[in-house]
Amino acid sequence: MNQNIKFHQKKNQNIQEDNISKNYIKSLFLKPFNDLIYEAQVVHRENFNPNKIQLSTLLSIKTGGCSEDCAYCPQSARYNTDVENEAILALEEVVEAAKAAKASGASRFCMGAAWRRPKQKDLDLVKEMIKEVKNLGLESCATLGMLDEDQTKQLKNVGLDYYNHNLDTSPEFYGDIITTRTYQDRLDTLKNVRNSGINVCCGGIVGMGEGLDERVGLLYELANLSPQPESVPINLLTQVEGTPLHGKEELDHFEFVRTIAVARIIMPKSFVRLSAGRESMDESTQALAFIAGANSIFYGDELLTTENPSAEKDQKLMQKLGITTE
Ligand code: SAM
Ligand code: DTB
Ligand code: SF4
Repeated sequence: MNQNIKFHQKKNQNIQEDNISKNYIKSLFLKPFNDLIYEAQVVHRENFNPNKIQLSTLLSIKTGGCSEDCAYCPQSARYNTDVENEAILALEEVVEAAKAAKASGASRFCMGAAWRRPKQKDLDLVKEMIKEVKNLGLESCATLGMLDEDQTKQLKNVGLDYYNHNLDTSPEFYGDIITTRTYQDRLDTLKNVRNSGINVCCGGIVGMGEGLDERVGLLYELANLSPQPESVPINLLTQVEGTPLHGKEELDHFEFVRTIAVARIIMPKSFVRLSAGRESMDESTQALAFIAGANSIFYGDELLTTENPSAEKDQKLMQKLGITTE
């Protein structure tokens, strides 16, 4: 085995055992791009088949009219965006969307709702949706806002596989983005999800006007969750007219790819998802993100309320790159 690979394996073992410091994370970000990508690719190959990615399809099961003030989000009732508020979807509509997702090759179906936290009558309906998704042989995922212990237990009991709840950014920058729930609220929900035995899907957003220290701070919080999240979505802000973050200076795509690479190195066993923002990226940027260790995408023509590359376009890209699916 070559010396470099031995070196990385040793470092990986240390990463699993020790607290990952902010200085170490920052030092990764500051490496020459080629060195960082090489290191990420080595870690990636030690832990995953580098030519396989996992496909998750999203469906917004309850759109708009949300009471929260997340500055990036077109679904907040506080901002004047083009999003039309919709009541919760009927069970049959969700089943149809899940069937279509399965037919086009997704392995996981993720249901998102614009809630601060779900009410019991809504949760009862979501539980039925989860059962149906499972019956189709798909992995199930939900993102419904904050959950207490009893709610996570209910979701586990119907077989929910993953719960998505993002930390979004660093604790220091968080107050600039959201005021209606605290960082600790998010950590509490994540603890309830973890304790109930549901897999954790937790990531964040970059390109919100944050600096390098905030990107370091986000990855520091994610990597020090114990155990680390099974899935880590890294979203590039999709700027939506009417939201407070519309018009922010765009993040350089190399800095986005660096964020993926650092996430891969410090969370070697997690699926790192190249998430929102692909619509603004050319194929080369996406290929760089895969080389940097991204091994999951949101797959399907829509995210929740914004556009995503079409399934056909993604199939062509995967074919060009010789990538197959998990
Ligand atoms: N309402 C629930 C919540 O916030 O917990 C679940 C759905 S919410 C839309 C899920 C995540 O989508 C957010 O935490 C955020 O990270 C991401 N997101 C929302 N709007 C986005 C945007 N415009 N660009 C990138 N990511 C976004
Ligand atoms: C996540 O990290 N990204 C997804 C999912 N989890 C729920 C959502 C992205 C939303 C992008 C804006 C929209 O389409 O509304
Ligand atoms: Fe509501 Fe979630 Fe959007 Fe925040 S991110 S405004 S909680 S839908």
